[in-house]
Amino acid sequence: MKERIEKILKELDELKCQSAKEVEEARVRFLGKKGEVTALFEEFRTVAPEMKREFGQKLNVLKKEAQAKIDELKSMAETAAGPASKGDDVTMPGDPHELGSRHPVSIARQEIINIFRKFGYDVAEGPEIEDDYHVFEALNFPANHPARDMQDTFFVSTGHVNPLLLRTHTSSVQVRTMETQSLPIRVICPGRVFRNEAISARAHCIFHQVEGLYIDENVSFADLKQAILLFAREMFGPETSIRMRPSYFPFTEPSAEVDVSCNICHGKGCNICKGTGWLEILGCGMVDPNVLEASGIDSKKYSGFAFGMGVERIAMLKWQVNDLRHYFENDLRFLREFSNCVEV
Ligand code: 2NM
Repeated sequence: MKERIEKILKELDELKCQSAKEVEEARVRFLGKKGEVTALFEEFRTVAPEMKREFGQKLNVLKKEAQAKIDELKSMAETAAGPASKGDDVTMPGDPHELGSRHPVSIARQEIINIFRKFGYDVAEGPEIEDDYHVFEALNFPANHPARDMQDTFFVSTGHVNPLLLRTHTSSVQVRTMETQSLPIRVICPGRVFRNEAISARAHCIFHQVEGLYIDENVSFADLKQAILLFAREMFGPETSIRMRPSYFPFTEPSAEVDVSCNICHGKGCNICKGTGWLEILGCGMVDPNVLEASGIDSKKYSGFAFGMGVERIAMLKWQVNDLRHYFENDLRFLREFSNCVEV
């Protein structure tokens, strides 16, 4: 028996197959029901008890070796013949690749832009790293205004008259527009802004704004109100109404904060609008004459209105996102919620 085991091991070692068919024949010859290895196991029953241990071990090794060799030859034959020989259907459709979808902030930003483009506004962009002059000085911020503090603004350089900083609003782009373009001006400025704030459900140190500016002769607060009303109805639906509350911004006078009627409870009061029936969407006002003059515009001849909104906030209100941090976490379960929103 010992010799036969060794003979089979030697044969296995030298075994070569050209095709899957030959491998199968070899498998039957060694490991099949009537195969040589199987036959040895049959014979093993008649082996003398004191020899059982030795032969048992040898037989088990043989069986493992035989199986391993057959497996090896089989995979070699498959690779050599190519995938089609495995019986694969090469006409099967490929694995589907999931398409990504637009991020809600991106969708909201594009919708805001589309609405104002329809109203005849141009789109302008400008640098994220700005200077103190374009972010504060030209916009009528007094020297001691808290926004000019390290607590609220990320400074890139300090210690000189016009330090570099990360813009805290995109009004700086509007200053650059007023400096360079001829009148009338009708422009919106979308972009990222940066504020040194603690991250929470309602605030983040990086967010997106769209600011708007309209300057011409005889632009009035009534024009501002109508522009905002039309925007709100395009964005939140034709039934939407707005209300304006007096407010304060350094660059506008008078200034207002604008609320839209709650699109969830339609004014009845719910937890989204905290029972008030109103949701704050933006700030606005008539451009302060000081701001016009700083950029070389004659404030006796021209007047204008301006407004600013946070894109994350608009998207929260439109789609009932209850925590700003969802926007930054890249959780696919959240992002997929927007895969059927309008492709723009
Ligand atoms: C707001 C609110 C009110 C604003 C003002 C200007 C500029 F450059 F014309 F002076 N741009 N944006 C403005 C006015 C922004 O955001 C809440």
